[in-house]
Amino acid sequence: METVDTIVAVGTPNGESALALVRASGPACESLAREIFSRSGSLQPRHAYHGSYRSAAGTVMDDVVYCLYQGPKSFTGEDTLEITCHGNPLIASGILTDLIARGCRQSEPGEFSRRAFLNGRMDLTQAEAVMELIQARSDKAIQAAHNQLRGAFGRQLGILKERMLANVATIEAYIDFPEEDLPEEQKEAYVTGIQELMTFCSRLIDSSQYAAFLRDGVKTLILGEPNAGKSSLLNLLLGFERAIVSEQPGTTRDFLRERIILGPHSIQLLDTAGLREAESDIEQEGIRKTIELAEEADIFLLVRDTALPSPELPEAIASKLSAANCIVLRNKVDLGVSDPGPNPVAGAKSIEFSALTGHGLEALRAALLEMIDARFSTDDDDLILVNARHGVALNELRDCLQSALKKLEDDEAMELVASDLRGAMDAIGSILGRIDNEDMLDVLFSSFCIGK
Ligand SMILES: Nc1nc2c(ncn2[C@@H]2O[C@H](COP(=O)(O)OP(=O)(O)OP(=O)(O)O)[C@@H](O)[C@H]2O)c(=O)[nH]1
Ligand SMILES: [Mg+2]
Repeated sequence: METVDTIVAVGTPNGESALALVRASGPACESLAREIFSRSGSLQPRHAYHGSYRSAAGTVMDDVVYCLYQGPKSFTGEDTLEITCHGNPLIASGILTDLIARGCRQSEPGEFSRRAFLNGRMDLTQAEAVMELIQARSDKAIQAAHNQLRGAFGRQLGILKERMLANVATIEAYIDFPEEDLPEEQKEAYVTGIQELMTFCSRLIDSSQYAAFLRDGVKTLILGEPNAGKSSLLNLLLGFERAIVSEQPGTTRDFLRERIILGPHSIQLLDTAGLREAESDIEQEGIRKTIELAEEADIFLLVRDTALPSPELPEAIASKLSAANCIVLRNKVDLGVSDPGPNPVAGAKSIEFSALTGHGLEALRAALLEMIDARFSTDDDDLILVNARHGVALNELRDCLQSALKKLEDDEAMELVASDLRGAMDAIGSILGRIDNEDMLDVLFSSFCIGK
């Protein structure tokens, strides 16, 4: 049998804190606990013990709480020892060094999760969710990562796989009796079945857009003429002076990117160069950049100076704006101009605003929340985080299904159809982790932090 070493890592950030956690996983955990804490009697799993940590050299390093988890009922599926010490980084690293001196090995990034995966404690989408959960930056993203950790994505793929298996099984029956022609109604049933699978698959692919929004925040572009008050708006939303504000038009040239939290959402705010006939090359470049950013933006805040006529927007931008994605802010109402003029974006919500006094801020927040909920609403239980790796496999899956469908319609041999469907099953398997490619696992888990 292959010998497994016992890995160890500090699981909390390096710095002063109330407590720090050192954890070990592997076959030596129980004997380590007995040695370190001189425990010869019973050592009950999942029980918190208080004890003095005595190093191999015999010095007491700290008073700690320790807990032994017995495999397979642990995160990694192996015996695991967790030691909670005082949150001085010297104590935590001292304990780590002592455990290494006793024969443990410092873990690689993601090695605990990798063992959990290899020991069948979770599929790959769940292992990835552990990392998503640690890195989540909004309540929605946390919720999605939790769903995935509880196996939501695996369950969806499971349904897909079961339906596929049913199709493959009956198709294989026809391969065994090739002289029998496929009855027309049976062929139709296959076509409908595969089309359904494709719809299911497309839905998963589409949700990657939602996943990007959960991960990166809703991309919200602040647009408008020079001097309209775009940077003032950014500062107001952030609550601090991030951008330079001046009465000189053309102040902002390079765009600025900041993040805010709004309700359960994370929002990426982008302040841009004012849109006009550029007076210099640098300004022209800034405007070009704004047009480029508009390509990827989810939501637009169009800031207008109410005292000025409605702006002429470049066609590349005007064509992107609609009532569903744009909020118009009639800024500088504190100056007393009341005529709003025509709405530059037909049907878009238009709010009386003052970036100077904060008038309209609550109305803007409410409108933004409503817009995000409308654009990205999905049943919370269905939230999953489709990442680039899943995207590749899902596209492969869709291609296989597409090809199977075409062969059915062209009355090609059923072996060929079955082979496409098997390809589709492999694609699903690769998402969940039936992977015989060690390199791929190396790449995946190396993006994790040490101790996870
Ligand atoms: N009275 C009043 N002045 C404002 C308001 N918002 C912005 N300003 C002023 O308008 C001027 C331009 O503001 P900025 O926020 O720099 O405008 P901008 O749209 O970022 O301008 P550029 O970066 O040059 O495109 C500054 O003098 C601000 O103080 C407002 O609501 N009321
Ligand atoms: Mg500006």
